[in-house]
Amino acid sequence: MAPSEIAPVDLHAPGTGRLPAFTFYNYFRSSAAYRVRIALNLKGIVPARTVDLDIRVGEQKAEEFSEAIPHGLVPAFAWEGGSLTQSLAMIEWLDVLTPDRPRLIPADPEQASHVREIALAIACDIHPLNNLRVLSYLGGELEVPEARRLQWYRHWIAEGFTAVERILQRRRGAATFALGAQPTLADICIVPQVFNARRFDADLTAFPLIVEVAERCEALDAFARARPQAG
Ligand SMILES: N[C@@H](CCC(=O)N[C@@H](CS)C(=O)NCC(=O)O)C(=O)O
Repeated sequence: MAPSEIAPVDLHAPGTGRLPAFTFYNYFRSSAAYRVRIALNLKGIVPARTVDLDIRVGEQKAEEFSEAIPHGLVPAFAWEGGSLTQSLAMIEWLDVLTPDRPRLIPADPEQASHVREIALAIACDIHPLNNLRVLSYLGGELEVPEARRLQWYRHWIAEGFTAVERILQRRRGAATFALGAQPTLADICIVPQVFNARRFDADLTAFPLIVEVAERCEALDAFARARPQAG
């Protein structure tokens, strides 16, 4: 069979796998963990155990977690005989293993690629630039004053959201959520990034579609329960 004739594999097909009892390594204010909490709520999945780690004091880097969290970042999953890091991979794992629950990545390949396009625009092009360790490095080793660090933060929010807003303008149509009638991985990535942008007083007036999507999602219980509480 020529490569172009290879039949597509539906990773979401029933019987693909079964979700093991797993531990969720979480930090309430981590936006990557916030994504995973939303996904768990949308799927109606409760981890067997949740371990809350305080990344402000580096708890996630403790030796006892090095197998489940080799890269020293939250979130992570671990189960008997396995573990997984990277919020997007973790959400896809949940989605693949529970095809009978609401799908977070559409089965249709074109829709799935559009969902991933938005998710990756946030998870790869915005979030890593404004992560705690990046801000700490700027403020510590590079001695960048707080006002300039805030400028850095808001700059990358504006750059990244400009791209996401354009994608939404092009693709959203009459969708209720980012790209359809149900929340997907795209919405799951938008909401925590908007939460962070507001926390750092970033100006969101140029991004009405992003704000509309975020507010629509935030009205849902699954998103509201995942939201970081003060602390
Ligand atoms: N690409 C990773 C990012 C994980 C990440 O950056 N986690 C942050 C919290 S949002 C963290 O653990 N930071 C600890 C630190 O910066 O020291 C994912 O999506 O899971």
